[in-house]
Amino acid sequence: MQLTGEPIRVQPLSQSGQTRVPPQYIQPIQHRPVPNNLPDSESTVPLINLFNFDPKRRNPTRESIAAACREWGAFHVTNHGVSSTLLDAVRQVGLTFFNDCPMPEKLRYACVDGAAASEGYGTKMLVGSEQEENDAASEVLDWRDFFDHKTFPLSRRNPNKWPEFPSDYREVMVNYSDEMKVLAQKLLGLISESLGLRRSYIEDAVGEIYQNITVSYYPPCPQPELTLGLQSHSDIGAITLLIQDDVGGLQVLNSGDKWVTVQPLSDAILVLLADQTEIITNGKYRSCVHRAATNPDRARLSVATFHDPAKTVRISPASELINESSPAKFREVVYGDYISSWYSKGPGGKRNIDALLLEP
Ligand SMILES: O=C(O)CCC(=O)C(=O)O
Repeated sequence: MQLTGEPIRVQPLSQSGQTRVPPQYIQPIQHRPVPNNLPDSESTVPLINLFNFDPKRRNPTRESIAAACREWGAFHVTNHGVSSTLLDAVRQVGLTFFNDCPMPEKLRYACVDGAAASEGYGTKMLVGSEQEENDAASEVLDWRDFFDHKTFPLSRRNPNKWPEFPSDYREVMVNYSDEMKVLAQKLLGLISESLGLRRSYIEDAVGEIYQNITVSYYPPCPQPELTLGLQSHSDIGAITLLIQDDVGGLQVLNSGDKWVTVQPLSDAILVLLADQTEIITNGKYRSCVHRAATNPDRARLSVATFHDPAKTVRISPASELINESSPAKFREVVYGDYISSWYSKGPGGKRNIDALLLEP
């Protein structure tokens, strides 16, 4: 990917006290966020109690998961087996890095310019004008800095590339990565079963899990009505597990194409279905389009843990879910090609998965 210029991190920009955002951060009118309306419980993503995977409760749990995956492609889970101490610890080390680590030290971990999905401390960069099929939103910068970690398979995991400040950062991130992978595998099992597939179906289709963790930091923004912390997208892999702090700003697109704010719940984990799961389930379950709004008062932090196939894996709809009344909706895709398309076209809602749709 061709990049133009040295990236400016958003945090120092926010701290400079400017009252207007630079023009590169202004979204086209149709992408600007609606005011941060907190939802009532009826209109937000479902909350599912996993009862610590109690086998006696599997049937009702599967039914709740099926409904949430059909209608939202997203749901909160509680009693998921990950301690609130660990959830708080990962939020705390992330926040301490962004708030208290001096900039020269942060820049020791800067993402490599020009490398797609490189590990480290970064911010969105504008892509070169040779990029095709870009839309106006992809040309706008996000009001966000981030730190990306490659965590699974273990051959990709090198904690020496992660912050040394605070001193427990690396240890906390390793523990968090391990626990999120276990939870993702359990959830993929329940999601498979909720469609009548064998428990290992989606995990077998995905193959060895490639896990990445992104800590996102959204500094206060003087003009939140004009900006997005992160533009609208669905995640490209299989399943994302997301936690946020108490500030709020994550919005999901509901089945009526309305943006709905996801209530921050400190002990719950948000499950977001990603595009490969939509393909494997032949569209019976949807991947969730989401974005992050900003606010003028408080910095916001989220931690997203992505679980994806290897680039060589071929993804296609489960044959068990295809029949005369439900023909295949998507053509097969090599996951590496899907990633390339995402990086060349930009996220833009669901346009990457839509490009795989077969004619009815
Ligand atoms: O900050 C959030 O809540 C959303 C993060 C996200 O969607 C991402 O990292 O892909």
